[in-house]
Amino acid sequence: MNTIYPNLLIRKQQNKKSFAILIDPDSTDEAALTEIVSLCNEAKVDFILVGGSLITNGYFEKCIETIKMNSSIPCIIFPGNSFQISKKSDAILLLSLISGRNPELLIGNHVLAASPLKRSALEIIPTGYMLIDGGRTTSVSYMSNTVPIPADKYAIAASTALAGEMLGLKIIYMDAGSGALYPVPSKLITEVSKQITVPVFVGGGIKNTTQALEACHAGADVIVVGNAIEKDTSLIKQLAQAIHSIG
Ligand code: 1GP
Repeated sequence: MNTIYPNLLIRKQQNKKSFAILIDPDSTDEAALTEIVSLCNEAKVDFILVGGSLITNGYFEKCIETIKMNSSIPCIIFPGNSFQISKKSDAILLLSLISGRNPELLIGNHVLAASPLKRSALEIIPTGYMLIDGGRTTSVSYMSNTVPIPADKYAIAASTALAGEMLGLKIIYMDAGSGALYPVPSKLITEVSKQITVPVFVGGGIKNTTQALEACHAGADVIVVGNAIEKDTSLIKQLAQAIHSIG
């Protein structure tokens, strides 16, 4: 039964904001992950995303297993490539990199992944993925061989998101890239969210509650944080409280 996306829509209707943490299997281990998951349970984090631009340590599958064993928070794959599929997760964001012009990431990898995805019981959430310039070259822009949308090109970003929604994508995810110097600017979030009706995810370079709240007030429905919580796990509770206080 697919429940994650319908719940997201209900939360959006109620103007409730959600907090997702991103686990990169390449930068964690069993002990650190177990601690993070327990903090997520306590803080009532809404989603745990799992994925990375490049996974070299073979920890992807086991990472999802550990999350599922220790938590009932929905676990969603945020795949860096078509190898990152696991039946053990609850859902997957089927990303189409609509800010770029790399056909493999618009449709090619999806063709490769389609049959394994159909055989899995994963909830599949078609997602328009938009890279926004965050002040430095990030792994995702390098690995995807695409240029991010400049952070002050509001009309390009808004039209890209609108086209994504018109094509039937169910989420628009704006990402400044992991470890971005600057998160996606509020004005760009506002200009994009004014144009579309689907839930808006925003991530990349969010380091504190002020930035998270700014993104929420600008129109983000789900805030994604990875790097900052790896560095300081006490942020999990702070961010969850701040984000859940809205709405
Ligand atoms: C990256 O949006 C995510 O794809 C999270 O970025 O690691 O910078 O929080 P950070």
